[in-house]
Amino acid sequence: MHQPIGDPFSDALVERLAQARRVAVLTGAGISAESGVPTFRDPDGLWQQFRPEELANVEAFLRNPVLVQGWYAHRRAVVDGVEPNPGHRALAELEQMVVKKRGAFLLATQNVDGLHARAGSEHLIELHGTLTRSYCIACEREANETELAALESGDAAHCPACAGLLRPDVVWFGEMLPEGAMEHAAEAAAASDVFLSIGTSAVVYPAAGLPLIAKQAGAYVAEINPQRSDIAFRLDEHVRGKAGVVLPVLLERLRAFTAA
Ligand code: BV8
Repeated sequence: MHQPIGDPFSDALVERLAQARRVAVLTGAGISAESGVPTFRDPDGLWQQFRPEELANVEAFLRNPVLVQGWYAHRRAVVDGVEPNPGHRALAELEQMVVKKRGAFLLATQNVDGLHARAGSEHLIELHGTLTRSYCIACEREANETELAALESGDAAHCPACAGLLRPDVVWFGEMLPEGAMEHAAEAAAASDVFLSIGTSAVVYPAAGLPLIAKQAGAYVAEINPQRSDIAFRLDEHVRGKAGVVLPVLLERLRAFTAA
C-alpha cells in the first residue's frame, strides 16, 4: 500500500491493527506534551528542576507537605489550562473503532492529568491515579472543591473533618498501584493482538512491563515516540514521531484500510 509522505507507519502495523480483535495501549507523559503538559524526563521536564525522590514519594510529602502540595497544585493549574490534543482524541476514536466491531480495547495510562478521560476514552485505567482528586492521609476522606481551592493557596492543606494532611490521589514511588489496576492491564496486554506503547520512557515499573508482557504473549508491539525508549529494541516496531502528529495519521490509514 502506498504510504503518504510523513506517514511513519508500516503496512504491517496498519493491517494488524485494522484486523485486531483485541487492542491494548500504554501511554506516558509524552502523549500530553503537545497539550502543553511538561513530561518528566525531557530537557524541559518536571524533574529537571526537582528529582522524583524529592517530590513523588510519601517521605518527601511528610517532610515538606507545602512543597509537595505546591508542586501538585502547580501541575493541576497547568492541566486545568490545557486541552486534550489530537493524540488523545485519536486514541478515543481508535477505542470506538475497536469496540464498534465488538473487539476489546484497553488504554492504561501512567498520566495523572485526566486528559484521556476528557478526550472521551472510556476503557481507561489510570495506573498512577489522578491529580484531579485529593484525600486526607488520616481519615481518607476525599477533599471537596473548597478544600482543593485551599490547596491552591499554598498553605499546607488539612482535612476539615480530622485535621489530617490532604494529599493528591496519585501513586508515589514505593506505593502500590490501585487495587487490581495492574492485574487488569496485564491481562489486557497478554490477550492483545496489537499493543501500542505511546509517549513513555518505559523506566518506571510495573507499568513499563506491560509492552513486554504483550510481546511475550505474542502481540505485535509498536512504540510511538520521537526517541527510542529503553525497551524499544525488544519490540516489533518503533514509530518515530510525536503522538499528536502521527496518531491522527494512523487513524486515517485505518479508516482507508477499512473502507477499501
Ligand atoms: C511499586 C505518579 C510495588 C505521580 C509516577 C525501590 C523501592 C520501591 C520501589 C522501587 C524500587 N526500585 C524500583 C522500584 C519500582 C519503582 C520504579 O519503577 N522506580 C524506577 C524509577 C526505577 N516503581 C514504584 O515504586 C511503583 N510502585 O513498584 O510498588 C513496591 C512497593 C514497595 C517496594 C517495592 C515495590 C510506583 C511507581 C509510580 C510512580 N509515580 N507518577 C506523579 O505523576 O507525580 S511515575 C511517573 O514517571 C509517571 O507516572 C510514569 O510512570 C513515569 C515515567 O514517566 P513517563 O510517563 O514515561 O514520562 P517521561 O518524561 O519519563 O518520558 C516521556 C516520554 O515521552 C519520553 O520517552 C519522550 O521521548 C516521549 N515524548 C516526548 N514528547 C512526545 C513524546 N512521545 C510522543 N509524543 C510526544 N510529543
